[in-house]
Amino acid sequence: MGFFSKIKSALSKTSEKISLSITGKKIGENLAQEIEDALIMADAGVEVSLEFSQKISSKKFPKDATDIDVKKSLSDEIFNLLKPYEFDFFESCRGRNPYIILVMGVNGNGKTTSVAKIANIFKNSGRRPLLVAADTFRAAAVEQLKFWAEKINVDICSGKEKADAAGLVFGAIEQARRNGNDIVLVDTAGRMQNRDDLLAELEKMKRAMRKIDDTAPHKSILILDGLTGQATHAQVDVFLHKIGVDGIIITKLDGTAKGGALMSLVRKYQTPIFAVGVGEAIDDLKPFNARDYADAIVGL
Ligand SMILES: Nc1nc2c(ncn2[C@@H]2O[C@H](COP(=O)(O)OP(=O)(O)OP(=O)(O)O)[C@@H](O)[C@H]2O)c(=O)[nH]1
Ligand SMILES: [Mg+2]
Repeated sequence: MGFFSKIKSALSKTSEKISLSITGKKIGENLAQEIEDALIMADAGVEVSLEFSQKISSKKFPKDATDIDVKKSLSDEIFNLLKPYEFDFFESCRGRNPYIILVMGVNGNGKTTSVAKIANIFKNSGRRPLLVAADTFRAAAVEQLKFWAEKINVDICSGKEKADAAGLVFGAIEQARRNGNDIVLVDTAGRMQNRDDLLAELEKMKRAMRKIDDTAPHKSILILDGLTGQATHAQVDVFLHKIGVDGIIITKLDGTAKGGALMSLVRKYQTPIFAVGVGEAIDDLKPFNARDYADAIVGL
Protein backbone atom coordinates (compact mmCIF):
# COMPACT_ATOMS: atom_id res chain seq x y z
CA MET A 1 0.00 0.00 0.00
CA GLY A 2 1.33 3.46 -0.86
CA PHE A 3 1.79 6.15 1.78
CA PHE A 4 -1.39 7.96 0.90
CA SER A 5 -3.80 5.04 1.21
CA LYS A 6 -1.99 3.85 4.31
CA ILE A 7 -2.00 7.25 6.04
CA LYS A 8 -5.57 7.83 4.93
CA SER A 9 -6.81 4.70 6.60
CA ALA A 10 -4.53 5.25 9.61
CA LEU A 11 -5.81 8.79 10.09
CA SER A 12 -9.46 7.89 9.59
CA LYS A 13 -10.30 8.31 13.29
CA THR A 14 -8.81 11.79 13.23
CA SER A 15 -10.09 12.85 9.84
CA GLU A 16 -13.66 11.75 10.43
CA LYS A 17 -14.61 14.78 12.54
CA ILE A 18 -12.63 17.26 10.50
CA SER A 19 -14.15 15.98 7.31
CA LEU A 20 -17.66 15.97 8.77
CA SER A 21 -17.25 19.57 9.93
CA ILE A 22 -16.96 20.56 6.28
CA THR A 23 -18.87 17.96 4.25
CA GLY A 24 -22.18 19.29 2.95
CA LYS A 25 -21.81 22.59 4.83
CA LYS A 26 -22.40 26.07 3.42
CA ILE A 27 -19.48 28.43 3.47
CA GLY A 28 -20.07 30.94 6.24
CA GLU A 29 -19.54 31.88 9.86
CA ASN A 30 -20.69 28.54 11.30
CA LEU A 31 -18.36 26.61 9.08
CA ALA A 32 -15.30 28.35 10.53
CA GLN A 33 -16.45 27.55 14.05
CA GLU A 34 -17.03 23.92 13.17
CA ILE A 35 -13.62 23.59 11.56
CA GLU A 36 -12.02 25.20 14.59
CA ASP A 37 -13.81 22.80 16.96
CA ALA A 38 -12.91 19.77 14.86
CA LEU A 39 -9.24 20.76 14.71
CA ILE A 40 -9.14 21.31 18.45
CA MET A 41 -10.73 17.90 18.99
CA ALA A 42 -7.99 16.43 16.80
CA ASP A 43 -5.36 18.02 19.09
CA ALA A 44 -4.08 20.44 16.47
CA GLY A 45 -3.83 23.00 19.27
CA VAL A 46 -5.86 26.14 19.91
CA GLU A 47 -3.47 28.44 18.11
CA VAL A 48 -3.33 26.47 14.88
CA SER A 49 -7.06 25.65 14.98
CA LEU A 50 -8.06 29.27 15.38
CA GLU A 51 -5.63 30.50 12.78
CA PHE A 52 -6.68 28.00 10.13
CA SER A 53 -10.41 28.39 10.68
CA GLN A 54 -10.05 32.17 10.48
CA LYS A 55 -8.07 31.90 7.26
CA ILE A 56 -10.78 29.70 5.75
CA SER A 57 -13.57 32.04 6.83
CA SER A 58 -11.85 35.15 5.50
CA LYS A 59 -11.07 33.52 2.18
CA LYS A 60 -13.13 34.60 -0.83
CA PHE A 61 -14.44 31.37 -2.34
CA PRO A 62 -16.13 31.58 -5.76
CA LYS A 63 -19.96 31.42 -5.72
CA ASP A 64 -20.03 27.85 -7.00
CA ALA A 65 -17.42 26.64 -4.49
CA THR A 66 -18.19 23.32 -2.81
CA ASP A 67 -17.14 21.63 0.38
CA ILE A 68 -14.34 20.01 -1.63
CA ASP A 69 -12.89 23.48 -2.23
CA VAL A 70 -13.02 24.17 1.49
CA LYS A 71 -11.26 20.89 2.21
CA LYS A 72 -8.59 21.68 -0.36
CA SER A 73 -8.11 25.08 1.16
CA LEU A 74 -7.73 23.68 4.68
CA SER A 75 -5.43 20.97 3.37
CA ASP A 76 -3.22 23.66 1.83
CA GLU A 77 -2.94 25.46 5.17
CA ILE A 78 -1.96 22.22 6.90
CA PHE A 79 0.49 21.38 4.13
CA ASN A 80 2.18 24.78 4.37
CA LEU A 81 2.61 24.35 8.10
CA LEU A 82 4.05 20.84 7.91
CA LYS A 83 6.06 20.87 4.69
CA PRO A 84 9.19 22.43 6.24
CA TYR A 85 9.35 19.52 8.70
CA GLU A 86 9.18 16.78 6.11
CA PHE A 87 12.62 15.22 6.22
CA ASP A 88 14.37 12.60 4.13
CA PHE A 89 15.54 10.72 7.20
CA PHE A 90 16.71 7.48 5.60
CA GLU A 91 18.78 9.20 2.91
CA SER A 92 20.22 11.59 5.49
CA CYS A 93 21.84 8.79 7.48
CA ARG A 94 25.10 8.79 5.55
CA GLY A 95 28.60 10.18 5.80
CA ARG A 96 29.67 8.45 9.00
CA ASN A 97 30.63 4.84 9.35
CA PRO A 98 29.00 3.43 11.32
CA TYR A 99 26.14 5.91 11.38
CA ILE A 100 24.91 5.89 14.98
CA ILE A 101 21.24 6.44 15.78
CA LEU A 102 19.95 6.79 19.33
CA VAL A 103 16.26 5.97 19.84
CA MET A 104 14.64 7.22 23.02
CA GLY A 105 11.32 8.06 24.61
CA VAL A 106 8.79 7.38 27.32
CA ASN A 107 7.69 3.81 28.21
CA GLY A 108 5.60 2.00 25.63
CA ASN A 109 5.76 4.71 22.95
CA GLY A 110 6.92 2.27 20.28
CA LYS A 111 10.73 2.53 20.45
CA THR A 112 11.60 -1.13 20.00
CA THR A 113 9.07 -1.68 17.24
CA SER A 114 10.25 1.46 15.46
CA VAL A 115 13.89 0.36 15.71
CA ALA A 116 12.95 -2.88 13.94
CA LYS A 117 10.93 -1.05 11.29
CA ILE A 118 13.74 1.45 10.65
CA ALA A 119 16.31 -1.34 10.43
CA ASN A 120 14.15 -3.15 7.93
CA ILE A 121 13.98 -0.10 5.66
CA PHE A 122 17.75 0.34 5.84
CA LYS A 123 18.30 -3.34 5.15
CA ASN A 124 16.01 -3.24 2.13
CA SER A 125 18.04 -0.35 0.74
CA GLY A 126 21.21 -2.43 0.91
CA ARG A 127 22.64 -1.28 4.22
CA ARG A 128 23.85 -3.40 7.14
CA PRO A 129 22.26 -2.30 10.40
CA LEU A 130 23.29 -3.52 13.83
CA LEU A 131 20.58 -3.38 16.50
CA VAL A 132 21.74 -2.65 20.03
CA ALA A 133 19.56 -3.92 22.87
CA ALA A 134 20.48 -1.14 25.28
CA ASP A 135 17.25 -1.60 27.22
CA THR A 136 19.02 -3.73 29.79
CA PHE A 137 16.37 -3.19 32.47
CA ARG A 138 14.13 -6.01 31.32
CA ALA A 139 15.05 -9.41 29.91
CA ALA A 140 11.84 -9.28 27.90
CA ALA A 141 13.07 -6.14 26.14
CA VAL A 142 16.14 -7.94 24.85
CA GLU A 143 14.01 -10.89 23.74
CA GLN A 144 11.64 -8.55 21.92
CA LEU A 145 14.48 -6.99 19.92
CA LYS A 146 16.03 -10.41 19.25
CA PHE A 147 12.71 -11.58 17.86
CA TRP A 148 12.70 -8.71 15.38
CA ALA A 149 16.39 -9.08 14.48
CA GLU A 150 15.77 -12.70 13.59
CA LYS A 151 12.60 -11.93 11.71
CA ILE A 152 14.16 -9.29 9.48
CA ASN A 153 17.54 -10.98 9.48
CA VAL A 154 19.78 -8.22 10.81
CA ASP A 155 22.61 -8.30 13.37
CA ILE A 156 22.02 -7.61 17.03
CA CYS A 157 24.25 -6.88 20.00
CA SER A 158 22.92 -7.58 23.48
CA GLY A 159 24.37 -7.92 26.94
CA LYS A 160 23.36 -9.47 30.21
CA GLU A 161 20.27 -8.32 32.06
CA LYS A 162 20.99 -5.21 34.17
CA ALA A 163 24.26 -4.71 32.28
CA ASP A 164 25.54 -1.18 31.99
CA ALA A 165 23.84 0.27 28.89
CA ALA A 166 26.69 2.69 28.13
CA GLY A 167 29.26 -0.10 28.20
CA LEU A 168 27.07 -2.16 25.91
CA VAL A 169 26.76 0.69 23.43
CA PHE A 170 30.53 1.18 23.41
CA GLY A 171 31.09 -2.50 22.69
CA ALA A 172 28.40 -2.48 20.01
CA ILE A 173 30.07 0.29 18.03
CA GLU A 174 33.36 -1.59 18.15
CA GLN A 175 31.54 -4.70 16.98
CA ALA A 176 29.94 -2.74 14.12
CA ARG A 177 33.36 -1.49 13.03
CA ARG A 178 34.82 -4.99 13.07
CA ASN A 179 31.92 -6.57 11.23
CA GLY A 180 31.17 -3.87 8.70
CA ASN A 181 27.78 -2.73 9.97
CA ASP A 182 27.26 0.74 8.54
CA ILE A 183 24.30 1.66 10.76
CA VAL A 184 24.05 1.25 14.54
CA LEU A 185 20.52 1.55 15.95
CA VAL A 186 20.41 1.86 19.72
CA ASP A 187 17.13 0.83 21.36
CA THR A 188 16.95 2.27 24.87
CA ALA A 189 14.76 1.62 27.88
CA GLY A 190 11.57 3.60 28.27
CA ARG A 191 12.02 6.52 30.61
CA MET A 192 9.57 9.02 31.96
CA GLN A 193 10.65 12.55 31.32
CA ASN A 194 10.61 13.30 35.07
CA ARG A 195 13.21 10.65 35.94
CA ASP A 196 16.47 12.56 36.01
CA ASP A 197 18.47 9.43 36.87
CA LEU A 198 17.27 7.72 33.69
CA LEU A 199 17.91 10.79 31.59
CA ALA A 200 21.44 10.84 33.00
CA GLU A 201 21.87 7.28 31.74
CA LEU A 202 21.12 8.48 28.21
CA GLU A 203 23.81 11.11 28.59
CA LYS A 204 26.19 8.38 29.71
CA MET A 205 25.40 6.39 26.57
CA LYS A 206 26.17 9.43 24.47
CA ARG A 207 29.51 9.90 26.20
CA ALA A 208 30.34 6.24 25.58
CA MET A 209 29.66 6.68 21.85
CA ARG A 210 31.80 9.79 21.74
CA LYS A 211 34.82 7.92 23.05
CA ILE A 212 34.81 6.20 19.66
CA ASP A 213 33.30 8.90 17.44
CA ASP A 214 33.11 12.39 18.86
CA THR A 215 30.32 13.34 16.44
CA ALA A 216 27.97 10.61 17.74
CA PRO A 217 25.08 10.15 18.08
CA HIS A 218 24.50 11.18 14.47
CA LYS A 219 20.76 11.19 15.00
CA SER A 220 18.82 11.25 18.25
CA ILE A 221 15.21 10.29 17.65
CA LEU A 222 12.40 10.88 20.10
CA ILE A 223 9.56 8.40 19.73
CA LEU A 224 6.14 9.80 20.60
CA ASP A 225 2.89 7.91 20.99
CA GLY A 226 0.13 9.28 18.76
CA LEU A 227 -2.48 8.26 21.31
CA THR A 228 -1.01 10.80 23.72
CA GLY A 229 -1.92 13.71 21.45
CA GLN A 230 -0.87 17.13 22.65
CA ALA A 231 0.20 15.75 26.01
CA THR A 232 3.39 14.70 24.20
CA HIS A 233 4.54 18.32 24.53
CA ALA A 234 5.76 17.71 28.07
CA GLN A 235 7.93 14.86 26.77
CA VAL A 236 9.35 16.87 23.88
CA ASP A 237 10.17 19.74 26.23
CA VAL A 238 12.35 17.62 28.47
CA PHE A 239 14.08 15.44 25.88
CA LEU A 240 14.73 18.43 23.63
CA HIS A 241 16.29 20.55 26.33
CA LYS A 242 18.00 17.92 28.45
CA ILE A 243 19.20 15.40 25.87
CA GLY A 244 18.81 16.91 22.41
CA VAL A 245 16.44 15.69 19.71
CA ASP A 246 17.15 15.77 15.96
CA GLY A 247 13.71 14.57 14.94
CA ILE A 248 10.59 12.80 16.06
CA ILE A 249 8.65 9.72 15.06
CA ILE A 250 4.96 9.61 15.95
CA THR A 251 3.68 6.06 16.32
CA LYS A 252 0.18 4.60 16.50
CA LEU A 253 -1.40 7.19 14.20
CA ASP A 254 -3.64 4.30 13.17
CA GLY A 255 -5.31 4.10 16.55
CA THR A 256 -5.74 7.73 17.49
CA ALA A 257 -8.29 10.49 16.99
CA LYS A 258 -5.57 12.94 18.01
CA GLY A 259 -3.55 12.76 14.81
CA GLY A 260 -3.67 16.55 14.55
CA ALA A 261 -1.05 16.72 17.30
CA LEU A 262 1.64 16.80 14.62
CA MET A 263 0.50 20.32 13.80
CA SER A 264 0.76 21.64 17.33
CA LEU A 265 4.10 19.85 17.77
CA VAL A 266 5.87 21.40 14.80
CA ARG A 267 4.34 24.80 15.49
CA LYS A 268 5.73 24.72 19.00
CA TYR A 269 9.04 22.86 18.61
CA GLN A 270 9.96 23.07 14.91
CA THR A 271 11.33 19.53 14.98
CA PRO A 272 11.64 17.49 11.79
CA ILE A 273 9.30 14.53 11.47
CA PHE A 274 11.48 11.56 10.55
CA ALA A 275 8.66 9.06 10.08
CA VAL A 276 5.20 8.04 11.28
CA GLY A 277 3.99 4.71 12.63
CA VAL A 278 0.74 3.52 11.10
CA GLY A 279 0.40 -0.03 12.42
CA GLU A 280 2.07 -2.94 14.15
CA ALA A 281 3.48 -4.73 11.11
CA ILE A 282 7.12 -4.41 10.11
CA ASP A 283 6.38 -2.20 7.10
CA ASP A 284 4.03 0.08 9.03
CA LEU A 285 6.56 2.87 9.42
CA LYS A 286 6.50 5.46 6.66
CA PRO A 287 8.58 8.50 5.82
CA PHE A 288 6.43 11.53 6.54
CA ASN A 289 4.81 13.19 3.55
CA ALA A 290 3.14 16.53 4.31
CA ARG A 291 0.89 16.60 1.24
CA ASP A 292 -0.52 13.14 1.85
CA TYR A 293 -0.97 13.80 5.55
CA ALA A 294 -2.78 17.09 4.89
CA ASP A 295 -5.10 15.60 2.26
CA ALA A 296 -5.81 12.54 4.41
CA ILE A 297 -6.60 14.46 7.56
CA VAL A 298 -9.25 16.65 5.91
CA GLY A 299 -10.74 13.59 4.21
CA LEU A 300 -9.86 14.41 0.63
N1 LIG B 1 -1.14 0.21 16.17
C1 LIG B 1 0.14 0.49 16.34
N2 LIG B 1 0.82 -0.09 17.34
C2 LIG B 1 2.12 0.21 17.48
C3 LIG B 1 2.78 1.14 16.64
N3 LIG B 1 4.08 1.23 17.05
C4 LIG B 1 4.20 0.41 18.10
N4 LIG B 1 3.03 -0.22 18.39
C5 LIG B 1 2.72 -1.16 19.48
O1 LIG B 1 2.91 -0.52 20.72
C6 LIG B 1 3.34 -1.46 21.69
C7 LIG B 1 4.60 -0.94 22.38
O2 LIG B 1 5.63 -0.90 21.42
P1 LIG B 1 7.16 -1.07 21.81
O3 LIG B 1 7.94 -0.94 20.55
O4 LIG B 1 7.38 -2.26 22.64
O5 LIG B 1 7.35 0.23 22.70
P2 LIG B 1 8.64 0.67 23.53
O6 LIG B 1 8.70 2.14 23.49
O7 LIG B 1 9.82 -0.07 23.07
O8 LIG B 1 8.23 0.18 25.01
P3 LIG B 1 9.19 0.09 26.30
O9 LIG B 1 10.46 -0.54 25.84
O10 LIG B 1 8.42 -0.73 27.25
O11 LIG B 1 9.38 1.49 26.79
C8 LIG B 1 3.56 -2.76 20.95
O12 LIG B 1 2.46 -3.59 21.14
C9 LIG B 1 3.66 -2.34 19.49
O13 LIG B 1 3.24 -3.34 18.60
C10 LIG B 1 2.03 1.76 15.58
O14 LIG B 1 2.49 2.60 14.81
N5 LIG B 1 0.71 1.40 15.49
MG1 LIG C 1 11.23 -1.18 24.10
